[in-house]
Amino acid sequence: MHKWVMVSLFVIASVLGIAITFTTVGQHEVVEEVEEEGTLVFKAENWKFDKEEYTVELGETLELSLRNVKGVHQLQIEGLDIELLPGEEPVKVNFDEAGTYTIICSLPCGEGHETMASTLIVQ
Ligand SMILES: [Cu+2]
Repeated sequence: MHKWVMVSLFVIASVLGIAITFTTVGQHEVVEEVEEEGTLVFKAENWKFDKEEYTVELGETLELSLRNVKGVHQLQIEGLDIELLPGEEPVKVNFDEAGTYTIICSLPCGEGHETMASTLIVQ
């Protein structure tokens, strides 16, 4: 009788242990990325930017930087003379002219390079 209780407890404990192990492995910690005030981080991957449209306020000053999530890219904002290279110090920009600007990748990065683009709206 006691033996059965012990065996049952052992089995239950094992199943629980395995279950907990798998649950823990499955729960990848999601690190929420909080965008710091006064900064704008463009994230690039193959072959797009993280947003189709970035909006900034007219008159706003922001520190711009580029982060390559996947692949190697450079970012250029046409008409604003801004070029961002990965791993570089953020570039401080005052957006004093309203408009819609095209963001492109300025580094030949592979098959999707030609269509890798986004839009920056200053309003
Ligand atoms: Cu490219």
